[in-house]
Amino acid sequence: TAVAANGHRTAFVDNDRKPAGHGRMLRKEDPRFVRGRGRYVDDLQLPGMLHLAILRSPLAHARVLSVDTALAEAHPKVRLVVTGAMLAEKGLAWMPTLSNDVQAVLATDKVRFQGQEVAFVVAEDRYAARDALELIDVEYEPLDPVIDVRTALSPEAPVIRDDLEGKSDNHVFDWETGDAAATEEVFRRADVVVSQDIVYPRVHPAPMETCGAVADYDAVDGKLTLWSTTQAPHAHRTLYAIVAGLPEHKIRVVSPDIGGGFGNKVPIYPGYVCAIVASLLTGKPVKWVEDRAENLISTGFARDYIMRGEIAATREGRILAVRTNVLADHGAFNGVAAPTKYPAGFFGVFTGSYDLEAAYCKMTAVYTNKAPGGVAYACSFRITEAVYLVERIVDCLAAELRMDPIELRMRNFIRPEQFPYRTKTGWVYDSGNYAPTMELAKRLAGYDELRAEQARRRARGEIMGIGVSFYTEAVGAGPRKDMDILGLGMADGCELRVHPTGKAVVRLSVQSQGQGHETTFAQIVAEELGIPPQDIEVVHGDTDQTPFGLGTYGSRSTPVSGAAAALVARKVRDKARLIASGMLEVSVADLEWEKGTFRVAGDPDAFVTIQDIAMRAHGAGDLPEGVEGGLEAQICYNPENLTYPHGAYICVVDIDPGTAKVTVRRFVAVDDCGTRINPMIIEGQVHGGLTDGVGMALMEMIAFDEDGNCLSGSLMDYLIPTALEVPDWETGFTVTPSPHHPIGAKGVGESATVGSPPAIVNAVVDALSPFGIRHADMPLTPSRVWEAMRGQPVPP
Ligand code: MCN
Ligand code: CUN
Repeated sequence: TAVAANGHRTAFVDNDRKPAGHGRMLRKEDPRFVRGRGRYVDDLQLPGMLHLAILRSPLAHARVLSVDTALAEAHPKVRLVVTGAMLAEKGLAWMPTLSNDVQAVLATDKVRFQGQEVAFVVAEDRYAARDALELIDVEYEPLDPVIDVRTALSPEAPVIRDDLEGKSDNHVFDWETGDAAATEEVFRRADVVVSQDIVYPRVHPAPMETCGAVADYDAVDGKLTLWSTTQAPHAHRTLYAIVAGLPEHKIRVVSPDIGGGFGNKVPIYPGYVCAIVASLLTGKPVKWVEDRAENLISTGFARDYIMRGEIAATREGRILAVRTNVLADHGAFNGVAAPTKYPAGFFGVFTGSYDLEAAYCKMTAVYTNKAPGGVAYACSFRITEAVYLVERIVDCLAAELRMDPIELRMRNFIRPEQFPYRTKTGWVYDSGNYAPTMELAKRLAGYDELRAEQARRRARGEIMGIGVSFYTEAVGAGPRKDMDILGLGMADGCELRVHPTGKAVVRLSVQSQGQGHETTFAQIVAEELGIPPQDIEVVHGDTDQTPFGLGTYGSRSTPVSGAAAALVARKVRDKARLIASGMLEVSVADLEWEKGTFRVAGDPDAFVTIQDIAMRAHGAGDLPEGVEGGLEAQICYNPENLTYPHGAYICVVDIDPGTAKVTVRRFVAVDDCGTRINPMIIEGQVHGGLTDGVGMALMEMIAFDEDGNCLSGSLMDYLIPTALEVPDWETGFTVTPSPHHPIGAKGVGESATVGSPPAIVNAVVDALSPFGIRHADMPLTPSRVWEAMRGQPVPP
């Protein structure tokens, strides 16, 4: 392994030479992916399979007067056409969302966003199904759409959710956290108060694979199998059982290879339910796979928060309090996938990485005629919005105080001796050591030299900016007493079985969408048991094959299931120790464990390997009194707290004075996710998240016109970054283990998406500061930057 100048190990250890445990290791799943042998939902071909296509509303808000399906039904290849009215007869027109709202499976009374599901066709092939959609005649009576969240609560605004009894406005919920009075008091006595309106626009995860399902109902044994693009197979199964009234053990949800989830595959979509209904009605397997436009206009969006941020400080730069008022656009149905007690997700961590005297947030969520969603796109349950708010407003304060943004942050960090640290909004940060992380980023970036370079360039009329951000995330939901989704507690099971020859299989309740669980979970078990990761098969994504658990989102797999995997392996090791004591004829106390081997203390020749023990556990020889045969264990892990990763980012941008185009020239990211299982995978996660950040900061937005037409229904209009738009990432790391996680690991899968947008925006604003700019909203496209500069020549 080579160690680079930045302290980074750059080479990976060859799989064969790394017998067990944590460390760089090529991904076990990649041989099948690089050979094109991944198996995704759309790869499934079942005998007699039919194809489903969905008719979607062209209007954002309209009454559905009639749906005429006669011509579609007459199409020679069509087997079934279903409307909302038909579903209503079976009590299936509406389904619960993950936030205790309801959502239309197919519209009955009204359509409430452009792209909403109105009817579906099942045909012999997918082309016929699509063609037949054109034959359905829907008569709509257009209604005024509610598009601007700022006027959605005005008394004149049409009521979107008139399906809800007694609903007379577009209000979803009010939520507050922190102490309003204490915060007001601190603001009153502060030397400096800065406020800023900040918009985090609606964006979309846009995974490479769109959503889809194959439903197969076997009428003989009454069993429904649903292959679907889900990040949470067990939670989905329970919901289907409740909605469809099918017994849970007669439902099997399989989530095969997934081509990216990013939170887009957490909700239950009408398409999944339609596929199930279609299979029940036709008795055939039915496939539904959406296209890119359907994915972009109708599935779980992200963000859409309009925030007013306020920060109070002393003249010397001691931050005293943060306050915010948020207007949250939830679209037509509240489909946010957040724990029940947390309607705004974990936005409550908006106090960031700073030791404050007071904080307060008030939020109002409203319905609009837009697609539902809200918790998606590597958001860590809305921490993206929280970190963006606090890191932008801290920069506004730095500008006001004419203080260096790193210096201001360093003065206000929660100090290492304050952990575990309870924030003013009640979150208990488990561990952290922020200053060294910031220092490392500063050193890797060559920060002081960058500032000198900026001064030289400014003198030449060039526009260069340096942006800083620092984030703390809260990932790994539960514990179950505080967190649930639809009443299901957020804990995760794990089962481990060691076969006679010492090969093992570990079964997880979480599900990878590209994060490399088949590798890292094998590594976790390998580290504990000394069995090489190649000999450990990871089984996931199949409710018939895995223990119950809440699934992968909010970067909870490593904090929750990773802990479960380590603990289940320790349980197996405890049993192995008993068997070893019998084999070596010594007491348990005389045994020493050294990765994969029990040795008799003081006798180097007396040892047995875990493989020997596995054979004995299943073999004909005697086992110690009271020890059952076999070598396996299971566990359900209920985390004690969330884990709180942190990181420091520095971004350098250049802006073309002629075109206002922003180029990210350099980006330094130092992340701390506690104990690192596979540094190569972590870097991959960080690179991906940083790329997301460039997308959101500079390019991505789901936009609507005043009629509610979605203007971002294709990748021509919804721009996502490619290798051309991003720099060579410069990464580093610090390690502050989580004190309550059995191996000290924290999550990392969303860190960079959370932390990078403010660094980039801060860099652009820093670049534009000579123009008198203090803030500009994402995405910072050339036109927006040009507008901010007002086409003015570069000031001297
Ligand atoms: N890891 C590690 N050491 C740590 C922490 C994590 O080696 N200390 C490894 C893990 O074992 C895992 C990966 O890094 O292989 C990510 O782990 P974790 O942070 O636990 O996140 P999850 O596995 O729960 O993944 C979910 C997270 C989320 S919520 C989104 S959104 C997102 C993300 O992962 N979606 C992704 N990264 C993604 N990456 C890909 N390729 N595809 C997605 O859909
Ligand atoms: Cu918020 S996106 Mo991830 O938690 O699946």
